[in-house]
Amino acid sequence: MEPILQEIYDGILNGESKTVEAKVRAALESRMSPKEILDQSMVSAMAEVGRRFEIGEYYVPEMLISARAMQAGMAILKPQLKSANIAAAGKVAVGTVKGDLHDIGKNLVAMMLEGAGFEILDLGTDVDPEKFVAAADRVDVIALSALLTTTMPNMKVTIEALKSAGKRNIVKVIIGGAPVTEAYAHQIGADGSAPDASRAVSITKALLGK
Ligand code: B1M
Repeated sequence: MEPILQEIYDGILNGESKTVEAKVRAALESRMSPKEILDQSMVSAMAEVGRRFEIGEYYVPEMLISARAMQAGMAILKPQLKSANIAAAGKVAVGTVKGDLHDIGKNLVAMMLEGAGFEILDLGTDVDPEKFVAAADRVDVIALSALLTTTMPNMKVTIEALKSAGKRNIVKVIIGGAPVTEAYAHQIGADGSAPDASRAVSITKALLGK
């Protein structure tokens, strides 16, 4: 790994937001692409945080400060990912489902969609199904994120709520997050799923015929 990417990686593992901000800026100045910085150091650092949590080396506070450092780096990358597209390619409501507080993946999906020209309505985390239902009239696509096996069923609950409100046919629904599979998407009646933020963009474009 390039030394600067290693420093970003280590900064996230150690929860050093200021270091991460400074190094991400320096990496951009050295003409590295935002995607390279994200994929090669930042996303893999969060995977390592998860591994350390699993083996009992990290606890929730460590996960939290690493997440803050990751978000600090993402804030520097965000303007770089924005495209010059004037006309919005469509509008997408993004949110993490009820009971789930993980928002880094959801934010990444929102950033990549925004970069591809979509207008984003960010509903945040721990989003009630009713909030997604209320957004349905204003967007073309609803993008649901879940990181926990215990909250993933709330994707189905949200789709059922859209159906009960008579809104299922007016929006496309895509789902994603670490525990989500294509088979699960099919099972709960989502229009598609994506394993990562870039593919969330391609599936959204495909669903809207862009
Ligand atoms: Co949590 N956590 N966490 N956590 N956490 C995981 C998810 C876990 C896998 C860790 C582990 O055990 N290895 C585990 C879940 C186990 C399971 O359900 N099978 C877990 C647990 C158990 C918990 C708590 C229950 C811990 C506790 O309290 N005892 C608790 C739950 C809180 C809650 O939500 N109610 C909890 C809390 C937290 C923190 C708050 C401390 C923090 C989140 C901070 C934040 O998000 N602001 C946190 C973190 C940081 C993690 C890990 C370490 C990292 C998650 C992350 O941000 N990854 C995570 C371990 C891991 O993932 N390896 C873990 C980086 C991010 C870029 O990836 O979010 O997967 P990800 O997003 C990807 C794809 O999934 C996809 O695109 C992104 C990449 O391009 N994607 C989509 C995501 N959403 C998408 C939507 C799409 C398409 C693609 O379309 C709509």
